[in-house]
Amino acid sequence: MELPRRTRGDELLRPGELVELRGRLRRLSERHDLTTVIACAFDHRTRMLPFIYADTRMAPAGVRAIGSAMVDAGFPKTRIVLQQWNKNFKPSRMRLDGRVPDLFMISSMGMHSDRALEMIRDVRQLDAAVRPLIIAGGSHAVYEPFLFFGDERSGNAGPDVVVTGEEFVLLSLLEVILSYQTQGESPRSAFFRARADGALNQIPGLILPLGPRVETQGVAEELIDTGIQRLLGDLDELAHPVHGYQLLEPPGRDQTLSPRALEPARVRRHSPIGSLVMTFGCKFACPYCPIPAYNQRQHRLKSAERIADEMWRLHKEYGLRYFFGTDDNFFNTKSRTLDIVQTLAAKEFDGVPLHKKVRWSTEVTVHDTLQMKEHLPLIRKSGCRALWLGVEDMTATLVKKGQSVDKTTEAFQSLREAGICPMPMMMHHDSQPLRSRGTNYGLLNQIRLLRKAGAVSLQVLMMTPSPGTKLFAETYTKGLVIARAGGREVRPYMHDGNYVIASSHARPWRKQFNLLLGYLYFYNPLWLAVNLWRRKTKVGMKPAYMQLVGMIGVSQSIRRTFGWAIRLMFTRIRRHTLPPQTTVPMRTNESDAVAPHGPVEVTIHARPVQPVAAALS
Ligand code: B12
Ligand code: SF4
Repeated sequence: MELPRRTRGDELLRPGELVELRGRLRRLSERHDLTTVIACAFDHRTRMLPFIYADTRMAPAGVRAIGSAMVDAGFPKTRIVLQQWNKNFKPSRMRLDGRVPDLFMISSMGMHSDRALEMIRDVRQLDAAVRPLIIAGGSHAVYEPFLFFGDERSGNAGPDVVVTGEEFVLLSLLEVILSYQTQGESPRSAFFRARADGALNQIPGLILPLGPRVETQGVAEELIDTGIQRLLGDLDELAHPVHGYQLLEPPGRDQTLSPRALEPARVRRHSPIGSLVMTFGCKFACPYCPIPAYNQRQHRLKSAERIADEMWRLHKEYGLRYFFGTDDNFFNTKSRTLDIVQTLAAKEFDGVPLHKKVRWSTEVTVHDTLQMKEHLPLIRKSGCRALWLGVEDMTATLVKKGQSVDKTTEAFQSLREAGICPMPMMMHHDSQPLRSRGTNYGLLNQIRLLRKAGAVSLQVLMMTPSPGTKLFAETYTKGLVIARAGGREVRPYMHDGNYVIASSHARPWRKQFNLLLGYLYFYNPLWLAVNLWRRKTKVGMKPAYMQLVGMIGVSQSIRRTFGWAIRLMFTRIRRHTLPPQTTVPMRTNESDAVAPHGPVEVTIHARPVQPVAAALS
């Protein structure tokens, strides 16, 4: 089920609302000496193709955005810990400014949620008198917040509150807590008083656990969903991302925090790619994608001037040169895209053209790339060097969003001619064979076509149910989703598209091997040699570098997924019949109406009872 839509016309915050809130908090902050640790959950078992480099070498934008918002609001005593870099971090041992922090925030994607739950369990070991207020957020919180509660990995305890929204929701929560907080009182105590008064119920975008043991042990008996957040329409109202980078915990093996954050001069070494929010949203409505519904069908933008300023300041202060736009479909609206790229191409700072100093890449669609065909040279001039395109299935048998073999080829060739690397993202599915004769349907056939058209890298993921999508529930109710194979349970980290965990194929192991064969067909020493030979094209050595990264990545993919393929081949497969359910009842704060962030409600129709004789015959 997709996230429900707010009433038409009420999807967005009032213009200026976030700026006003930031100002109010700054005034409040003068009376509060708040310390905060923001942890980014990361399960290292997800390390393989196609994300092998970007997963750890790009400090995630979500935690940095929250960190920036905290600094901007007047709370500089904030540290961001990435489990990507600090595998052994134990929140029970963290100290900041010589004390246990007041707030402990956890950001998690769905596939990293085991690690998030373990951190919750760990931080709850702290003495109740000093324990921080635990706030969970991020995409897992948006789509399946109820899974933070009643899980054995966190000892059945959950966070004190889940934020199912963005900066505005968190800052609104903080404003209420700080307004409640009295001299000498902890923010956690103020939070519970505010909650008891019902003062948090009016902030859309929260999940509030209730019950007699919530405060002491985090065990909820009921979850209150305050509704779908209002989204920020004008992204220029966000705090500047320059703040977030000064909060990063240096990479290390310690369980504790180091005395100081990562020095600015060392940021680039550990995070050479800077992810940057430029736009949010997409006009398409692919049934396996939660993005349009999350964005309430809105396309939200930062201004061209602001994007240029962010790139420049991040370059000046941290030496960052490569940026990755966190866009869902950067080319979504032609006129606005042109405005951004024209500015980036023309902008100068201190007499230096911006495009001489920075390079950027992002995600787009094939359809919109063709709409922008004549402008691709300008887009390159603005610093763009690579675009990731959702090709899914070139023949449009699986997904129809205006793509075809000819259109994809045309888009890829145009990008290459303009000196921009086309980076295809494909989706393998049950009905796609490894090879097909006389058609372009097979996986290898399509990879061959993409390579001929100029693809520089390759992403092939298995179709996997994504929470918050139209297809999510029926993938479960149709019995496609694997719960375990042999003794091995499918854990969240296996929901990353690299494992075959949803299939009606008679031999699902074949699908698993197909993914590996697809990668080996694309990334191999032969194609490395070919790309080295052809290095004098407009994209230079990039295809050869990608071959090197790909070959390292494919060895990791084999190491991690081969065993799963063998299990699928030889052991008994058990399947789910229902999508993930909540162990704790959920409701809205006003009534017993269905909670908008609750699990998908499914109706189970009892099978008609067969007469015994008929059943036996
Ligand atoms: C960039 C990106 C990546 C990069 C991440 C690199 C990096 N280190 O940052 C790469 C390419 C590696 C990647 C990979 C994958 N990704 Co990805 N990715 C994105 C993308 C496009 C942008 C993320 C981002 O930076 N957004 C900008 C920041 C500012 O927004 P944010 O992260 O949502 O954070 C905001 C809020 O969530 C909230 N928030 C976040 N944390 C916290 C914490 C607290 C305490 C609070 C209060 C609030 C809060 O406030 C933030 C500011 O508004 C999103 C889609 C999207 N548009 O968001 C998908 C997305 C995060 N990816 C997703 C997925 C599924 C994957 C993959 C599994 C691949 C796949 N099958 O699609 C892999 C996993 C790889 C891995 N091992 O982790 C899903 C996650 C779904 C889920 N249920 O968790 C998303 C949401 C796309 C989708 N399907 O909707 N991804
Ligand atoms: S084009 Fe991409 S971002 Fe847009 S709905 Fe489809 S999958 Fe989602």
